Amino acid sequence: MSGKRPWKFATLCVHGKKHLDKHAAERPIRAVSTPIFQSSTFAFESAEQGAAIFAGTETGYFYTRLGNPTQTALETEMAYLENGQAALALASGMAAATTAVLTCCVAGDHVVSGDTLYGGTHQLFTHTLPKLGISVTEVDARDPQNFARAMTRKTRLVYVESPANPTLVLTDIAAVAKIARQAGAPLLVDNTFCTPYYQNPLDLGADIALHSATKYIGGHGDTVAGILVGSTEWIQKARFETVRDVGGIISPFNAWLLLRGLKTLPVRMDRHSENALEIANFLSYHPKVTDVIYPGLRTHSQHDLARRQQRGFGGMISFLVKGGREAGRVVMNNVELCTLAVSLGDVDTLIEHPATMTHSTYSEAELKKVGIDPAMVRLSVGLEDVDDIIADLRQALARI
Ligand code: LCS
Repeated sequence: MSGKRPWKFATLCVHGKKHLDKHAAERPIRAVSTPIFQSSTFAFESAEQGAAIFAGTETGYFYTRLGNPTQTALETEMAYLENGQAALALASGMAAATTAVLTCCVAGDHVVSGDTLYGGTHQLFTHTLPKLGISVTEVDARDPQNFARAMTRKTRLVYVESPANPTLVLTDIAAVAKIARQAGAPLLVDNTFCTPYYQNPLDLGADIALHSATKYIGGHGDTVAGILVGSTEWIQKARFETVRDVGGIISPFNAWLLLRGLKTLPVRMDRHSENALEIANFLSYHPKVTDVIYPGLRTHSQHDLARRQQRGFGGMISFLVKGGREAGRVVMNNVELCTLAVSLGDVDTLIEHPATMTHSTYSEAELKKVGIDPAMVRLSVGLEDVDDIIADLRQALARI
């Protein structure tokens, strides 16, 4: 289309002025913020080029489910920050978990995982994967030897969260990586709580890092997204074998929101952590609080491991109140500044009840086994002034 012919109105609506000024998009624009390539498809220069891209003999964007420049910008950044070769951005943390498992396992295969996981991941492992013929053994992640004992000849993936949601149990990543490598299974670490600012699982020997980017990477409570980081070979397999068929990719707009979030990640994480340590100390001395779980406290049973493998302790605290579940309910119903909501890693402080909310997919017996007490309250410490958060918790605890 050269503009020589007088296009009709409907045609002009579809094609706009771009065909009269074909090369406008090729001029350097020098945008400081990565543009959002809100395009589902990309034009081929010729039928031959299209066929070559589909055959894999030529690279290039052609369809956003399999690649988009805004996604690529995010993936490049995340791979770089996690010291990985490549990354894959997905629609949610659960899409990342599903993609990872389906890339590693087929029917008949086996996964060994830590027994404390986000409730959705636990549900994937105990409900959906068995339907596909993939079995999962969940073990106490505090002792690396538990992983060695659970491995079988069919184990194709070892999967942990460190720190785990919501008990903040840590896995000795280097020790478990060694055990997984000896058995020939890749180790995946869900690094959502630490982010690459505080922990790099691949540097500790893991093969894959996973993020629910919904949390600290996005940071503002406005996006649901997930990310996998690993070797170029594994990410290629995940993208062109699993995601090609299963879908689940991130939208260009959400990729852009995460790119924006990354710019302030260290500043936010430092403040989340400073606030959390102060609040954990406040709670530790409060007469209505019976236990505070925060890896930054010397009383945390894995404090030394946290110091060894993390560069910071993060913004998540779990605590138990005197009077059990009923007292916890009183605290959650009486906060004024903190928001009663699931999710985490937002600028707002969020408070929730794992046993009936994020971890309601665990049976009573499972909750007990992994130490999710019915009296446990989980706090995702936000970026408000710490004095205001403490004042809010103090007045809510006084209602017990
Ligand atoms: N991994 C961890 C450690 C998580 O905490 C979550 C979600 C996921 C994976 C799944 O990611 P999503 O699909 O939600 O992006 N955790 C949540 C939580 O604690 N409250 O609400 C969601």
